[in-house]
Amino acid sequence: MGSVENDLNNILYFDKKTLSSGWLGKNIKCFDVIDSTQTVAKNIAIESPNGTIVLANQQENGRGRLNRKWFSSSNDGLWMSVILKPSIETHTIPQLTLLTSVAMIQTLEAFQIKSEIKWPNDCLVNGKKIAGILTESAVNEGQIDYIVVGVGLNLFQSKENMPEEIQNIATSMEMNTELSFSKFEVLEKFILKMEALVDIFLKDGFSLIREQWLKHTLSIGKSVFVDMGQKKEFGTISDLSPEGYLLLKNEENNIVPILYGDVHFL
Ligand code: BTX
Repeated sequence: MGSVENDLNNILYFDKKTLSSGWLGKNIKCFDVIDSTQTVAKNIAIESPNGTIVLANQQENGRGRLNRKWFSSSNDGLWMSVILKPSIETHTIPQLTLLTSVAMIQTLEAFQIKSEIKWPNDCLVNGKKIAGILTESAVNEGQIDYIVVGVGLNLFQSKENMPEEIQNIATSMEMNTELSFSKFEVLEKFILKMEALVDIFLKDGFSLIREQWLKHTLSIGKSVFVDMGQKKEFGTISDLSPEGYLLLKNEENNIVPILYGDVHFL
């Protein structure tokens, strides 16, 4: 069983030298209770070095995509935002969401948890959401000022102490592994995995990340509808394009590339 008490000390006061990563997480801003790590990270992103991480024990206003609520008001999860300042083309920014979900799957694997990716940003264990990713960016005249990748991972929650709204759709690491783990161990593992993947991405592009993503997704071959706000598209998921678009074969047998939206399995 993970001990939240000890972890609080670790997270708030840990000696940064003990983190064995290279450039990612060299600068970590730890908070006990804040509004949202995403908001703080965006506020400090311009003056912060690449790889800075904002971490909080609790968020009062954690959010997901489209301003949906992300329940994170207890110490039971890893709530963090990673500031990245890569020299990449702006159209490749969504690939970082996919990359982060691969890092998350690999992190969970290290704790003997088998999880799957639901495009674009959910990590699921037996169909229940264990982690979510939210990527936001600031682009100025075609140049990236910063990208903030928000990561929420449920660690120690039991079904009973999750908010009622998500009790049947969410899960946590502790509910899925016999191994004991600390928040710090999970944080470090995730940072190492993400750092390695970003290094590969910057050197070789998206293709290796895409391969890994395809290995771990439950999306391919599924009949779905994709809710894109004003528009809904029905079909079968056929592939992930080399650029990271979800490829949907629609009812007219046309392949439709999808860059954003919520996937609903039929
Ligand atoms: P999303 O929009 O894909 O998912 C949001 C949905 O997930 C909610 O509508 C709800 O159904 C469900 N949900 C809410 N809280 C949880 C939870 N703790 N576990 C499982 N399911 C939940 C996903 O957005 C992106 C989430 C990113 C969260 C991180 S935490 C650190 C950073 N700061 C911040 O405010 N957001 C990010």
